[in-house]
Amino acid sequence: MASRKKLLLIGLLMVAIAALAACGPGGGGGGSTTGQTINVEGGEFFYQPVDINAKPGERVNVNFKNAGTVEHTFVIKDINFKLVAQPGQTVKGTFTAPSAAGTHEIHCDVPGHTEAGMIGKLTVVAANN
Ligand SMILES: [Cu+2]
Repeated sequence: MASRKKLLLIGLLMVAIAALAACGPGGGGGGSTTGQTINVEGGEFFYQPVDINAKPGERVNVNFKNAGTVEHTFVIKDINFKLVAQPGQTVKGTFTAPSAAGTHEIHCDVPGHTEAGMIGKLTVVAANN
């Protein structure tokens, strides 16, 4: 019985750690060298690149540059990640990719912009060697 309890506890701990890793957009300082860095531009009304790929659980540093003339955002709603950039501004942020393979919409949540075409896609793909 005791060992079963222990296993359950370890399981709960792992879930808690995974949850913590999933919801922290990080942002700010850090200085971590792990993961990848992606430079994305947003403007009227596009993202460049449109498609971003990441490995499950990978840390992704985003440098989001507003190349347009009005405010734009970079939102991955599924993981509560959002960057807001004023015209000419580059905003940095870090998110942890979901642990499961799949696709997640990226969009600009300034009213009308998604409809106008500011949509991208985050694809989480397991590395296949
Ligand atoms: Cu926009």
